Amino acid sequence: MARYLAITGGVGGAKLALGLAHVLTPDEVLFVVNTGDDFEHLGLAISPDLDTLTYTLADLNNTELGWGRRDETWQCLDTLAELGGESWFRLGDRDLALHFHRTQLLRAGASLSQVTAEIARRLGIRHGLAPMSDQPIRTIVHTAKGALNFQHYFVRDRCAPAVTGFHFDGIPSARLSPVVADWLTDCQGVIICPSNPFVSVDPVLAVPGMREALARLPVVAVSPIVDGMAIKGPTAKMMAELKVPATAAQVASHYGELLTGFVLDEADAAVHDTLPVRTVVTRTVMLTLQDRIDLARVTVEFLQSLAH
Ligand code: FO1
Repeated sequence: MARYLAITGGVGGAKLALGLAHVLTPDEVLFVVNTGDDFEHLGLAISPDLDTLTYTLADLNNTELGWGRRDETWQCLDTLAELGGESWFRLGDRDLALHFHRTQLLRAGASLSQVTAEIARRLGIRHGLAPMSDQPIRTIVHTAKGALNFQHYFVRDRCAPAVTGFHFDGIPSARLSPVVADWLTDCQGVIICPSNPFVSVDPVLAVPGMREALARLPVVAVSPIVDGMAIKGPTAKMMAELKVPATAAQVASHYGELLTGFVLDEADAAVHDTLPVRTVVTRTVMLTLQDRIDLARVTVEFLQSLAH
């Protein structure tokens, strides 16, 4: 039985990950999640992309916001604001419980991988999900106004500052998380979900050993850019600021020789035979659960066709 690794971060990635969880069994896919968005806030260890995927796979995610839990209340944060505390990063009352719990478990000496697995188990998730590394890695966003912590850029400053580049603090002393390293010893292919290439996928690829592992495997990415636009988030804006075309073709060239195959939306069918990689053209905009499942199935079948 084949085993695949799916690389995801943020909201777009979690949508395809849900589809993959319907198409592949827990023995067939492991989700490796970006931790570059993580930060310490209000004394809590916050891992947004791990939480987005956890809530999504547990069917608890807030579909309006894209992050956090649904059926949420905001009593704690609203009271904190009244007291003059920091309320710019919206932590709902139920969501806070997860952050308290994770912070306690980490303080008691558990690794981020162990905490992630424990929370997933408690929420009834059968698929494996793991951080890219158990060592801290932090995405720093370089802007015309200086270097910003990721959440300051993304949430506090609403992605407004023009980006000039990124770097990932902590990479030299980081290692692949044990679950991911073990999965890669017997893995037949990799799916890069339609996440932001710069701040959700590149941090995962930067973990020492990841690129070397992927170089030996067929790798398929699903374009996060459709007809020159990102479905959600600042990908297209970042590309314009980095002075590269905000196109699906540019995303393929960003991943470079790592890529074996690329899944394009129908809106970008025209470029399908101009790329240096094999392509498949399909509907990549995921509005319904069935869309997620259909895209996952097309992507897995494409990967399987490349694996032979
Ligand atoms: N994203 C926002 O745009 N605004 C928020 O207030 C916000 C709060 C938040 C709380 C918990 C959590 O797990 C994620 C949260 N996010 C919020 C998303 C977070 O900024 C992620 O890093 C982005 O989704 C990018 O992946």
